[in-house]
Amino acid sequence: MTWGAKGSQDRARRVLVEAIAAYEGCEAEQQILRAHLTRLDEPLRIALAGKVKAGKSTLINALIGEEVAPTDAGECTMVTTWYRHGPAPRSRLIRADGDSLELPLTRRHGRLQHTLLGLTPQQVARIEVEWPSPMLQQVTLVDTPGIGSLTAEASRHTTDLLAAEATGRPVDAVIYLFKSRHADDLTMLQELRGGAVTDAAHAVATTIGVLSRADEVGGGRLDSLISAKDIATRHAEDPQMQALCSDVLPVAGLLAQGGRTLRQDDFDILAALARMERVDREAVLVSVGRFQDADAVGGTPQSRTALVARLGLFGVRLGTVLVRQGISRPGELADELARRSGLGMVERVIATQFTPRAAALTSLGAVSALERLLRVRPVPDAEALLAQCEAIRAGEYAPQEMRLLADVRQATVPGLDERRTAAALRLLGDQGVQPWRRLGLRETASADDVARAASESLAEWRALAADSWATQSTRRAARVLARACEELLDGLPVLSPPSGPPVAT
Ligand SMILES: Nc1nc2c(ncn2[C@@H]2O[C@H](COP(=O)(O)OP(=O)(O)OP(=O)(O)O)[C@@H](O)[C@H]2O)c(=O)[nH]1
Ligand SMILES: [Mg+2]
Repeated sequence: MTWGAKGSQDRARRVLVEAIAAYEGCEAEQQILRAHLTRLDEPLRIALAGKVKAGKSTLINALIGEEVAPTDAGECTMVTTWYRHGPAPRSRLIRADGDSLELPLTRRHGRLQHTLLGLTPQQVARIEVEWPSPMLQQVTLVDTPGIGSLTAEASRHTTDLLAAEATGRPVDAVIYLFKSRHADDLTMLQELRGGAVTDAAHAVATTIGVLSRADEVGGGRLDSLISAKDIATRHAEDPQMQALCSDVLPVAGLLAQGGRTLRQDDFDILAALARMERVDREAVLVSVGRFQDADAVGGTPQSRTALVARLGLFGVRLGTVLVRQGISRPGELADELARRSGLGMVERVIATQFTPRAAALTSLGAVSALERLLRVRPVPDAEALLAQCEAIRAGEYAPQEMRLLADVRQATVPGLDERRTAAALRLLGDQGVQPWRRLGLRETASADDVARAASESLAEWRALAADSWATQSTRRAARVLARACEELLDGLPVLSPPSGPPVAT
């Protein structure tokens, strides 16, 4: 179930069809518009972007739950790779000249191997991987070459994809990873998102910052993830960052990815470490080299090397602590590592903030692209088409809702007490998209109960929006929430009138 202004997708479809007719005879422009038209029915596209080695591919693997994205230094990390849902694994290479070639699917040590079939990254437009993963039913994930790659060409792939209209296939949202915030990350983010959509609020609402490789913050100490959370919160509160993305989340993708591929013999090494005397254990875990050489913990040097590559030294330390605390199975450990990695929060943002609003976001993306095209390549009907685009954008509150959801989560909206904060979060879909969930009712609530609760909620938010004692921010938030109630009411089935005595005819 999704929500968003009723019919904005239909209206986007209509304006695109009209525009295709207006560009009669201009094949390239029509092709771009047709691609946007098709895209209205496709899953949301989320790109993972950031500097070289920020941890993009590792996070994609953690989200998909399998090692499908290459994380080594190979040439495949220099091309854009799309991961979309398909009934069976399949991989295709799309050449820069438009031809597409089937790629062999081979795995090494459980990892999918990508190849460019002897082509250089410059000769490749993108790789498209189809994979039967539940996450990919919701969203298409786009892995981008690191910005600031060794070759300017690879960087340009990313900036083109995210900021320019050249491909006609832009993405709908961006997860931007940075290791620790540097001024140039801010500049890059600004450049990437600035050109992508016309409306700044839309750009911010569809961009999430990730403080990646969070386990490395604080030199891999056991409290690194806590320090990373504090740092991420400070970034999220920084006005410069707030102008670019709606939240900053700390994530240690390697922990989540590594945990999911842990085998029993890896677990046995952690269990052996857990049984050691503390001083001996600390001596072994002082460096990667020491751990690799530590025959006392069992396994072979190769298996220890593989384990530390899979989890990082921090992950090995944390895994050992968790085993000491009573975790006794690899699956249990994987779940706990994933939970601590911060992956769940990224999944939650995707599930509650992005995917329910997919229809609204793809419509707005198409409208932004059309507006840009009309300005760059005007046609006689441009003014009328631009007015239609403007009307679609003005009637769509999804970006404001998404931003508000992030702000309420971060507790930065003044004037909302605990009850109203909980009600606002629910209404914006934090707990799920069904109307009864959004109104804090039970699943068994009748249609009448749902309609009544929605009307009461609407009255309350409207009153707050009109309260002259409330601050501007509170009233603005209340307006967005009232609007969410209106849309919710609008989407409810028409109720039958209460049954009463038969009317005499
Ligand atoms: N400690 C730690 N290392 C990580 C984490 N995420 C990724 N790495 C490591 O960082 C290196 C780069 O990770 P990738 O996921 O390939 O990063 P990327 O951003 O896709 O890199 P490029 O595509 O080459 O720009 C790999 O050696 C990963 O194992 C993490 O959360 N913690
Ligand atoms: Mg990569």
